[in-house]
Amino acid sequence: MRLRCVHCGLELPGSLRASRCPRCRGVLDVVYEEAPGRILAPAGSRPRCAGVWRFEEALPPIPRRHRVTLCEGSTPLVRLERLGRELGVPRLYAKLEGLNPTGSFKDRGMAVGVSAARAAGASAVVVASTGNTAASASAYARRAGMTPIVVVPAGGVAAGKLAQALGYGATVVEVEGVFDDALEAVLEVVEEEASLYPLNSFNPWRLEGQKTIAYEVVEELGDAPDWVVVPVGNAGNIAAIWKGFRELLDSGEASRAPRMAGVQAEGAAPLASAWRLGLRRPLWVRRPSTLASAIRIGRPVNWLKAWRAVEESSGTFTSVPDDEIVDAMRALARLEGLLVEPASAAAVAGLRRLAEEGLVGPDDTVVVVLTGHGLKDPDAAASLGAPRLRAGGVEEAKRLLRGLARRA
Ligand code: AN7
Repeated sequence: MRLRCVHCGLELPGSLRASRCPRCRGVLDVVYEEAPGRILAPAGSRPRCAGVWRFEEALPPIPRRHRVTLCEGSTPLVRLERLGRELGVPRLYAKLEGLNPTGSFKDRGMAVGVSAARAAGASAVVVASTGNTAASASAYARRAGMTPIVVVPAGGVAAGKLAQALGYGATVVEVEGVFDDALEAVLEVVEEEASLYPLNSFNPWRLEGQKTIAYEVVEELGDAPDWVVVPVGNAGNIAAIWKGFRELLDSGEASRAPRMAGVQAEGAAPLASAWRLGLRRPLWVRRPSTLASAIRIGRPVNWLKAWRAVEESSGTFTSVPDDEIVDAMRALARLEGLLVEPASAAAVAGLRRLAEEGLVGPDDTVVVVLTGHGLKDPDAAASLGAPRLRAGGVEEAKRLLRGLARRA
């Protein structure tokens, strides 16, 4: 490879240092000695956007004309070497669900749920939400030509998620109270009002879309891992993922099933607190409280599905305090270049605990599901604490940079 100055034409050897033209300070362009024979894959072999519908055999048989997709799913599964070493779990992987079209795993479910809504003849959809469900339902409803209505706890939704719902033009109902109050309102009204199609995770069709996380993990790893660690709020996702793994075990495409670990925030831990005490049912939390607003939920509607998933898989529930959630968020960002929202970081904080307790061991292959993107909660990201310098002008900026260069 060579470099050529766009301004004066000077040619240089292809040094990987990023510089400008030494003669005239013009910008350089990369010149290849040989043109590639072929750039694009042959037409038939190119992956097309099917979203979760690429698993149509295992999904509800909704007629093709009603199916909606925004190319959700097929998210990366990445190895976390540095963080894994630090946690004593060297075979650690993360499923990057924040890379879905609206930035969370909810999109997998909404592809199926909104398709079901359309097939059912609905014109409007409604969800109660801590934010991500609202963003996702709004996007998929619009994609399907339907009207979104979202019910959220007033002041309880992260800035990015609220902006998404507003951007898609959803009608936003802000309830004084917590998520559980918003859900109660939705649950009651949809019993009477057939024109509102509910897309919360008590909708069984929606959860079918979310089980595809398990399929993709087995596709990538060749078999099920030892542990799958998932943050738990309304408790639908952990149950859906477990269902996916069980189906692969039944079909013979996996030789084993993972143990499921559900992680809640300490101030919103109806399942983890009951599990710890050896009870048979959850301890409802009237005023759930955690900085992880996505999982600030006191009465998870899917608790029984989740409980069975954890029991059947010989898994566990655990809970983590907010300061450990923040530490995990920082560790993901600084050790791995992964910025996630606090609820997702809670899963990593939970894994740290399970590893310290020895339940998860150094030989275990572990998949942690990073459920939502860091941009969802910009306030949480900005509060992690990074050096932030202010320069009054160019001269001061130069001085600061020279100082930083000496320390680099
Ligand atoms: C990033 O959006 O409940 O246990 O209303 O947004 O299936 O509820 C979000 C939940 C984990 C918990 N991580 O999943 C909502 C909502 C993120 C989330 C969860 C949520 P579930």
